[in-house]
Amino acid sequence: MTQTVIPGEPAHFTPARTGLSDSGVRPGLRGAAARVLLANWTGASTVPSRTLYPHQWSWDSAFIAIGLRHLSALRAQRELETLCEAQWADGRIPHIVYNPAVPADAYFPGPGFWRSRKAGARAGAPTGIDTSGIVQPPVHALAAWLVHQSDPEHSAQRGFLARMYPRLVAWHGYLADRRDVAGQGLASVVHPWESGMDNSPCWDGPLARVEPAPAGSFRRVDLTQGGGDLADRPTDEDYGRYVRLATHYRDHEYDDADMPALFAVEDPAFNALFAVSEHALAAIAQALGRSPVPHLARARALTEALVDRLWQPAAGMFLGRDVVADALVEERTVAGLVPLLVPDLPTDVVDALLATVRGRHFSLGDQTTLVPSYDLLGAAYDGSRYWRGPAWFNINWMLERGLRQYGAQGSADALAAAMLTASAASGFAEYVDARTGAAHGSAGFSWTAAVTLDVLARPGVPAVTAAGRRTRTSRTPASTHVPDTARGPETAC
Ligand code: 2M8
Repeated sequence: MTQTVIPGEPAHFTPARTGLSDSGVRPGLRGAAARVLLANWTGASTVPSRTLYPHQWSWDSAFIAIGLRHLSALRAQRELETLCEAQWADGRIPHIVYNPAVPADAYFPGPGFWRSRKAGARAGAPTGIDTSGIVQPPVHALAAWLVHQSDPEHSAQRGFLARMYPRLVAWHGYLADRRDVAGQGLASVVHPWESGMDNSPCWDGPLARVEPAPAGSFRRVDLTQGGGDLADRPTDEDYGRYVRLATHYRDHEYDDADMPALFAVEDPAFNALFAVSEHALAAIAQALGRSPVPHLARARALTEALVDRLWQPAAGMFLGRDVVADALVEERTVAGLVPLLVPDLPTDVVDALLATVRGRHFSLGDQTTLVPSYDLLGAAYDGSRYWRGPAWFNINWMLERGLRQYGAQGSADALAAAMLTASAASGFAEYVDARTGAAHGSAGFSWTAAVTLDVLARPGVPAVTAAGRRTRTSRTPASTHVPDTARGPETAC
């Protein structure tokens, strides 16, 4: 089943192009990371992990493409194209695209649970591919732009951006039109899995209202296939709630307009990525000779709504908003720091975020070398449990860029170095203890290898100035400005 060569690839897959030879700084690390991505490639896309996650996951693929571009521009493009082939007619990009060659019981919930072809018919699910019915954070436009930039000539020859652009516009349109549950300018996640941070303590409150599906009504596979410590995975009770919410959505035919919300949360990381990707879409539009103005206008509106609705000065960070209860969720999770990736934040917000990353709750550079997923002082903190404390590499990749964007070069450099050390020492683990670097979850995890390749490809990346920092009273007007987040560092690649 596994196939590692695709037509036309060899010209874009040479050590000279990719720098696969050992780095003097981190001997062997590039090659080892590349081997993980080669091993997890299935012929048209990459699995997050051969053991625990044997299909294609949406935001994993975006991060994977960002790493793959350093190995093969074509393969990176294919990764995103394959994902977009599973896009629904209503614009949603599903969080899982199932590989029909993988046995149905290899992952739960499988295609038989979501029944996308039938239950998703009214929402426009594809008829020839099985997918889930929920989504994941919108990193895709950012990934497409970065992939394009790694080899613009090859991208233009293949018409990559021209083919991706309408897909990405439809995806963002879905989020803006169908997922603004509160009607206040931010997208809501309607299932914890949509945030990508499944078991975050942020969901405990909103999930408490959800009656778990009976334990005997489903069979978990993550407890037998993973290779990690079972105690690190979500509890059966939480899994029952995940199943209940997904069943509820499916039974309403994935119709966002016609579904009483049992769970709806405005997540700061999800919306920050939406804003950043909208900036990337502006850059893509411009590269295609189109107007970036509508994208910049949406990016600005999202940034303003993010600050107006989710910024919590007393916490020094963004918090999620439980839309059903109309209240902020009083938990400090790393999702509230991810907006550092957004350009043009007010100066007071940036200053507070930088202080919080290094302060006692996340302690970067003091107690931790990677930013933990949750407040070190929080009641629910657990250094090894899924999204309840340990550090994830994709999240730290975003924070490293955010720190750099706002002039915190020292912290960004130290974080980049720590990511390389931890990914190498952990065998490209799914996640690690933020204090000790101890490996958790699956080994040979794709996005860990991918962001490692990306960090390796830009050592000593030039500082991105803090020019984007603004006061609340002077936000940027719509213009053709392309944010440094999407543009600056990539010239080094
Ligand atoms: C984890 O999520 C899946 C459900 O989507 C799971 O727990 O089974 C999360 O870490 C998520 O962010 C990630 O995309 C997925 C695959 O790596 O695994």
